Amino acid sequence: MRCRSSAVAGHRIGRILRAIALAMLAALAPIGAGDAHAQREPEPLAANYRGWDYIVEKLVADGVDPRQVRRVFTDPRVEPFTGLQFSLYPRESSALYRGFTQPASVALARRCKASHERALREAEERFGVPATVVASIIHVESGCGRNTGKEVVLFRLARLAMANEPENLRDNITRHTETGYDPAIEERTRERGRYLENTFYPEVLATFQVSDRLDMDPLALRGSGSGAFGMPQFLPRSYLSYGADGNGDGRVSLYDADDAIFSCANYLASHGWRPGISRAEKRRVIWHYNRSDSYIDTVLALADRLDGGAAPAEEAGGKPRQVQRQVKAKGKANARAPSTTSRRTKKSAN
Ligand SMILES: [Ca+2]
Repeated sequence: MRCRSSAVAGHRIGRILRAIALAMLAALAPIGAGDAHAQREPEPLAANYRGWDYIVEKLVADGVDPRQVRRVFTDPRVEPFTGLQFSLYPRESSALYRGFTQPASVALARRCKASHERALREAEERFGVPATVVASIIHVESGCGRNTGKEVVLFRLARLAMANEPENLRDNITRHTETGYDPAIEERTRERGRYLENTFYPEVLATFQVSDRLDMDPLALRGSGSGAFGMPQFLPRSYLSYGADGNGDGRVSLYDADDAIFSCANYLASHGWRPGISRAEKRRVIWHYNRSDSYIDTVLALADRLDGGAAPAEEAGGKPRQVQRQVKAKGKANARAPSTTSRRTKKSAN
């Protein structure tokens, strides 16, 4: 009982803190004005955020500069929040990666490895991760940097982080119990909502940190539908934890091949890749990168192909359009993130 009342009290304190944070936001509303009119008639804050109030309050309570939060969530690049429908038992189609081990794709992966040979070799020396594995991942993730995604990362992550917003959660419970109420389904829906929020809200916070570190507009960061960006398709927390400067310019850009390769190798080494590890251990390491068996199979099979000599069909093949389609197909899967478990914690900082 005492636990419950302290939880309730904690919840109340949380609400009060959020209310104070919102009041601070309201006070900041007429920025740059000193404007008596604006002070008499403060802007209706709730209406301004176009459905994002829940995350706005959380971010301000967690110490993100209220002016920046306000600017971001009133920017037209962030569409109004109109709800997020999520699945209860998401699955990733194993067909998603099938094309990546076809000859045309192997030929492109080989080309990727050849174009970045020096950086891959240096990363291998420094982190102990084979060039073939890093090249395979970068090829599968972004077509060696050709397709890094055009979505506004902050918007996509914030959308996923809204899963557990009370009204959104209620809508999902209604939707999942449409054909008959079942308390187990309601509980599962709540669990998924919490999971999505706990996974993606920290990524939203990290996006602000990434933009501070790079001295850029947080909305300028572009990537996939699930908020992964750059050649190795990292989520923001992974960038903060595992980003490595491959070209020595003092900055980490995942759009720069040297930095992307070093960061990818650093990620794998930090999750336990060592020279000479067993196949099973390799699988466990790559699982952290993307929790999908078909993804792991694909990366390892591709790396094996890059290790050996070229099959004649590969070099003759090289049908870039076909491979573009494969890479695009993966992009679409990213966009479906809310229903896909394996992408949930993709490259998460754990
Ligand atoms: Ca750099």
